[in-house]
Amino acid sequence: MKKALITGVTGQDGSYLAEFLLEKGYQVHGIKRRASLFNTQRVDHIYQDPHVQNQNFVLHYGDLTDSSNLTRILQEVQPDEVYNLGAQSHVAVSFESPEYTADVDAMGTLRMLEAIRLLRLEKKTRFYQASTSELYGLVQETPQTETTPFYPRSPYAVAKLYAYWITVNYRESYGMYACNGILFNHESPRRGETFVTRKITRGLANIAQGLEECLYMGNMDALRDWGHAKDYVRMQWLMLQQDQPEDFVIATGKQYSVREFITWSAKELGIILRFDGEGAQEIGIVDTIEGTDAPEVNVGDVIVKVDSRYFRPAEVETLLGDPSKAKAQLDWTPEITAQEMCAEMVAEDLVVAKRHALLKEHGYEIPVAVE
Ligand code: NDP
Ligand code: GDR
Repeated sequence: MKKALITGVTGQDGSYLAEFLLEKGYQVHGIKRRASLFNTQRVDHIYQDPHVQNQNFVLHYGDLTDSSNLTRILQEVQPDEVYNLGAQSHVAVSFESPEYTADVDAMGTLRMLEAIRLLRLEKKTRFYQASTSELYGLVQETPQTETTPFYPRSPYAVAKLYAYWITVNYRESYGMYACNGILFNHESPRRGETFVTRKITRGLANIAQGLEECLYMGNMDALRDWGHAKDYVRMQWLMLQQDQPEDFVIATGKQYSVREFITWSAKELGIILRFDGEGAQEIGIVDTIEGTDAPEVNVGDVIVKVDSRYFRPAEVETLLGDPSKAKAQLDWTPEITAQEMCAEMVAEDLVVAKRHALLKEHGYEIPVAVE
């Protein structure tokens, strides 16, 4: 039985990857940070009682800022494959906590690689690094490929630049099977609530059900190449199954604006939106209502506004990936379109919003967290 170790197992990708590897017959080990709450919502459905013998999904307490625990876990598990997905992954937050972001995202990657080397696992253990399209930042060429020059635009991206190169360096210096997946944005119903797609689908579902009044947005002109996390974790595994370690761009090759994503999400709820005004004055107004999913919304309501707090000190305006290498060498193509993914996210957020609305109607209001 193959063993995989996943850092960031409680995150969006970690949870899908754990499911995927379990289905392939792996024993999956995950590193989980200590928190004051369980914080295992995304993996609760595959969680196994630690008192049961022969578990194939095992959680270990650990942190990417702590070499000694990483070394201990690696020694104990002796994994065939390591997926380094753990990170402070929010670009805007990295401007607020730049040093912590560097410690986890840059130094954390070095700590993992160095622990593998010191334990003499470099010939046994294959290493996947969660690299990112944010490396391209101020883009030097469109679409972006494996050879497009990097120009990071945030403390997050600069930390991930270090992680990218230290992964290449350990591959070249020590003959490790180590590779970078340069993944463009990927989303799902498990996406963190403060990333833009989930903020939109959840916010609009709440507005439709009368739990929130308005969605406050930053730069709605930003263009992204959005795929589905399920398609992307399949690719992470494929990258570790090749004869030679190489780096790959993973993207859909299609690009949409944040405003378009808002329009699609609203339409899924039967709300046809009209945008008016410019810059900080731009608003989204309800133009037409179809169906019964938005009982608390009226024609003429302003349900989208711009709030400058969501603008970043330096923005990545446009990203568009060219996944040709992944298609040619790994026979990988994304199966879920951005529109299909948006519909799935809205549908799941609407179920939750309806449940909350029902509780509220019966006097059991649960506060809805909003960023
Ligand atoms: P999430 O933010 O959903 O998950 C991040 C995971 O990292 C969580 O499990 C989190 O734990 C964990 N983590 C954070 N800090 C530490 C730490 N100090 N020690 C150990 N674990 C830590 O991210 P995604 O699943 O979306 O992304 C996975 C990886 O891929 C990240 O490295 C991200 O930067 C990268 N990436 C993501 C893309 C995307 O579009 N989703 C695109 C390109 C790259 P906790 O649950 O406790 O917070
Ligand atoms: P990103 O994702 O920064 O690309 O990083 P995010 O969803 O946060 O932002 C995408 C774009 O939307 C704009 N935007 C807003 N973003 C947020 N979060 N909230 C808002 O209100 C808002 N309004 C507009 C942003 O300015 C940006 O241009 C994600 C993360 O998963 C990284 O870890 C990963 O490396 C990259 O994708 C690829």
